[in-house]
Amino acid sequence: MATGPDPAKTARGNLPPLSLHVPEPNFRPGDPVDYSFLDIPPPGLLPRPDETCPATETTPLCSGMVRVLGNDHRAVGPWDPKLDPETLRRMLRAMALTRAFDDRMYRGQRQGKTSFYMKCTGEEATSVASTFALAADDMVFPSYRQQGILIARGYPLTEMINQIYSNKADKLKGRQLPIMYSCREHNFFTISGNLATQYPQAVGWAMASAIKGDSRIATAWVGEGSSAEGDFHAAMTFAAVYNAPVVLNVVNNQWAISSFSGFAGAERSTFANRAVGYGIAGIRVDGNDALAVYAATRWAANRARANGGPTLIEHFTYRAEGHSTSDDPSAYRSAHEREEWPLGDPIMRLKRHLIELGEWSLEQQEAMDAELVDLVKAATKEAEKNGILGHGLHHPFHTMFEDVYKELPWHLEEQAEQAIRERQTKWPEWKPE
Ligand SMILES: Cc1ncc(C[n+]2csc(CCOP(=O)(O)OP(=O)(O)O)c2C)c(N)n1
Ligand SMILES: [Mg+2]
Repeated sequence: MATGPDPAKTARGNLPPLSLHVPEPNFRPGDPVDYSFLDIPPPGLLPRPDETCPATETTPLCSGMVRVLGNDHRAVGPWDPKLDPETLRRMLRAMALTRAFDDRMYRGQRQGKTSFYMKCTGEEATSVASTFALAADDMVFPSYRQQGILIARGYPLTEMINQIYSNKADKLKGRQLPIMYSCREHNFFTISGNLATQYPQAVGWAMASAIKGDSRIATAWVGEGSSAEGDFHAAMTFAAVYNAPVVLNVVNNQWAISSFSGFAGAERSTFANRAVGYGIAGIRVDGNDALAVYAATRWAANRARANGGPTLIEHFTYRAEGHSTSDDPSAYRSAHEREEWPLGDPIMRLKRHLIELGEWSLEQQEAMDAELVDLVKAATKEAEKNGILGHGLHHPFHTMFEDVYKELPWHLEEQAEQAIRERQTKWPEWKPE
């Protein structure tokens, strides 16, 4: 006898055919841009709950937006971190240096000195201001767009450029894609090209720190597009279950290469709102407001340090330039998006704030910008002594086979010899280094 529901009773009748929604960005190349649909609340409105509050108290912060700097360039509200002018100037300098560095490296790629580069233009606050709010020995697990962390922590620019050029002074021996730095001394975890892997790694590191009874916390950054990866959710589950001392940042710069944020879920909810579902604290912050980014990070770091558990911070920002040197955004988005972005530019906003405070001037800014251009230029010249892409000054060819085993096994030695022989056949004048 047949089992299961009676087919006659489950007939579909005149139900509509099922369909899917495929997100489409608001503006394509050539379109005028009108951002009036974005809900940008005025600064100073949201409360700043106690750092050890129950996670549910942060729910309003997940759909609102923590903002400190107003259109009048003043700092307002309970999230104003009340930083002294000297700290503000150092933060401004680190952001401006990041931009100067990006501009020069981008040109270097166009000149053939490296194969690849990625800028973070417009997003400098999300790494620099965050770093200022952390302790120097807190562990960071960045994505490829947080060069501002290394710059804020004082990592030598020449070392960064050596890595970008994959030259003979590159500490990573040319084994990583340019810009995928690694620096143990600056507590900067190796950048991975496989998106979002750093999220569970950061949570695991934070758990290990707690297991060891240490007081250091971990932080991680991921793009909004990468938050669609399974790793993001695995990390959130572990962080929530074990109340791990970790600050998890989502940099929502609206784009994941040519896919707009809608493909990662932005049409349905804010990224910060995901914290609510996991039962952890969440904050959505104006990512172009360095003071708000600082304040949110400091709040989350203090919470983690006090065993209050993890926080998810969404930085609402805009990727002002292409995804990388291999990308051309004019092919898929309106050029007016950048100029119409309602939250301005993070460097300009902090600059104007300092001027408003009477602690900075346009002349000082101009002098600093010129000094930073020279600084980057000098670091570049220094790195170029160690070689640029394709000029032969790289780590010896044989090193490609080293550092996995303590002693090179015979089959790898054989492969190395064969590879060297093949190079010699192809380029008879080439000599193994
Ligand atoms: C697992 C994985 N999938 C896809 C890619 C290819 N990829 C590299 S960057 C990128 C876009 C990421 O966008 P987002 O997370 O928003 O970061 P953003 O570049 O905007 O900083 C993609 C799809 C990859 N590197 N790894
Ligand atoms: Mg993105």
